[in-house]
Amino acid sequence: MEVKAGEFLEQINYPSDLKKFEEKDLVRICNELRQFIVDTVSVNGGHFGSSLGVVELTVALHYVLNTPYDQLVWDVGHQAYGHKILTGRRNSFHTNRIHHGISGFPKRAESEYDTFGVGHSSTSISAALGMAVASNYKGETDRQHVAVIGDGAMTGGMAFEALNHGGIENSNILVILNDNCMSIDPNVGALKEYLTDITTSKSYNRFRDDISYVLTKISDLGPNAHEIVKKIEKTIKGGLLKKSNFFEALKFRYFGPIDGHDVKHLVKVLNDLKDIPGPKLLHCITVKGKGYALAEKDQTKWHSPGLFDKITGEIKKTATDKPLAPKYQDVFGNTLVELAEMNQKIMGVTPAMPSGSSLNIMMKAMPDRAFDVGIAEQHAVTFSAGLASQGMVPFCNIYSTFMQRAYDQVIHDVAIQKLNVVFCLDRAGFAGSDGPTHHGAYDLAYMRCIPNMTVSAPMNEEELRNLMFTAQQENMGPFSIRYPRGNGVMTDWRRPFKEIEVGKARMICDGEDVAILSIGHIGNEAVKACLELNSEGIHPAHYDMRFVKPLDETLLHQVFKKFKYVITVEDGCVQGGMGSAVLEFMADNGYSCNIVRLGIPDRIIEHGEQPELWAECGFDAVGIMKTVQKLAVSRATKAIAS
Ligand SMILES: Cc1ncc(C[n+]2csc(CCOP(=O)(O)OP(=O)(O)O)c2C)c(N)n1
Repeated sequence: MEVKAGEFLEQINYPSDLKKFEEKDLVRICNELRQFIVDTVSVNGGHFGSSLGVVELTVALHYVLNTPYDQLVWDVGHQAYGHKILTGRRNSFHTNRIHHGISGFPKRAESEYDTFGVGHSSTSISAALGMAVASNYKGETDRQHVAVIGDGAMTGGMAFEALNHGGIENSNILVILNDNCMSIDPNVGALKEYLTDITTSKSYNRFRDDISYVLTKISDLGPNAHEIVKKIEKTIKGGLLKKSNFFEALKFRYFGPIDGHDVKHLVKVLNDLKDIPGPKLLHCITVKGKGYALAEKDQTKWHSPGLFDKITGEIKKTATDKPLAPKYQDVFGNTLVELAEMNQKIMGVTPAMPSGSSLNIMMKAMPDRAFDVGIAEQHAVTFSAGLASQGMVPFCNIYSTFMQRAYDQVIHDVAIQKLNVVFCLDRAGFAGSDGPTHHGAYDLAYMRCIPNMTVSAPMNEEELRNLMFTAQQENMGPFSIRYPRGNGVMTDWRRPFKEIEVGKARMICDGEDVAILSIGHIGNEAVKACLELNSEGIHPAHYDMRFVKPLDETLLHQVFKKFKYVITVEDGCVQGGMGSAVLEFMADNGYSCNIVRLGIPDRIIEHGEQPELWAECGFDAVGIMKTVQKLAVSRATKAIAS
């Protein structure tokens, strides 16, 4: 649904329009931009609190910088709605995150102002540094390169790696640390405490304004101005912060902390910093959800609240007449606590997704056994490996897409040592409106080629519980369990635990025409397809494979002996996934059969609702039905011909 912009905002299509306004108008423009975000997100959905928190920063940056010549990189990109609106996408903003609409994240193909595609965190400093070094090389020394990174994203290893490198490159890079003390959940770790120390240090902040004053007078200090200012700053900051400033130690000149909601002051500071060459870091203090009281108060809930009534703040729930099946993540969260009560060795690990994964249930119930380690997937995996090396059974819950970050750790630290780490890969398959950066497309393929790894996926909540129960037993080795975003299919899911034999599939229905082999939740689409087909007199058999590794070879021998047509269905990449595993089995065992592999094709699939994307790729119930119908018809045709 399209919404109307305020009088000033309506005149701004690009930053060049913004620059026509006087500085005194910027506060009003910020208010209108904030209102436009509230109006649109309340009716269309999307990320919320983070964009509200950087409204002033966004306006100031586009007011001061010469974008897109000056290059602005947003970390994660979930906070870039204001940026999108000011850079040519105000009129299409109502299509944000909708199938075939604009992306919810900066995306190079969408706009020249989106200098770098993002979605995963902690990449902005590396990317901006690469741009800055390229500019240097090309002689474009007047070009500014700015990375805006949150205090949450700053906990990611890549950010530290980039700071370490950036400090010794003599490049024009400004890192803006958007410090709101929040990740999606409250931020964690020692860095967070360090930043709070700086922000609350009274003595340091008294001198902060004096440093700013010196900076503005920089040109009055003659040819050695920069050196003199550097020395003054170093002495003051080093002395007052007792330990030396962390960023300064990495050779970034540190400025701030400043109020990230004072747009006029931001404009002044950014203008000053433009004249200072080399690596710099500006520490801005902001409030996540700024300007929308409920979002300021409950920042986790309003990170991405769904549709809501902007006046009352009531978050809209989908109306259903039937009781809703639970989310898979909640089945995981509750089941883990049940298992941990039975097995004292179980521990829980999440890299910054306590609410998203529902590990927060265990963190609350057993705080000494469940850990949020920050946005640090690699560390989460090796930390889990360390726990497992001491006899613990860690459940390391990482979204399928973010696990891509920790692939080496899965192999090097877990699989080679055959450690009992249970990987629970949430948001596996299409993630929906977050789009390609977030789709969990690859885990079946990337896990199945790792020796010692068990690769499984439940078709419903009860299977998830039983796989978790199975995985936590002695000497199971590395065990991965993937499940999708959203709700399962069973309301009565809290059933007694049953061990599942590793590598054992189950038959959903017997049949004669075609065999459908599915893995995971998408098998429920196959169930719907079979019901429809039965009413047409077509009776495919359907098997829930449960495991991609080890495969149920006994079952596959039966299938290849009985059926000439096999369809594999997975909400994962067809290249290297379950279908590929079945093809390999067929070739290795000398069978010949017509196989159709349904899954995510070898191209980037954009954003949309999960069912829209399943349909686009032909593996929703309708797609499966059509595939069976085609095979059944060709079978009938062949029969007539012979
Ligand atoms: C590698 C990776 N892990 C996890 C996430 C999920 N995630 C998205 S935003 C976010 C919190 C970011 O916090 P911060 O950088 O402080 O930004 P804020 O929302 O507070 O503005 C997390 C954990 C991600 N995008 N990328």
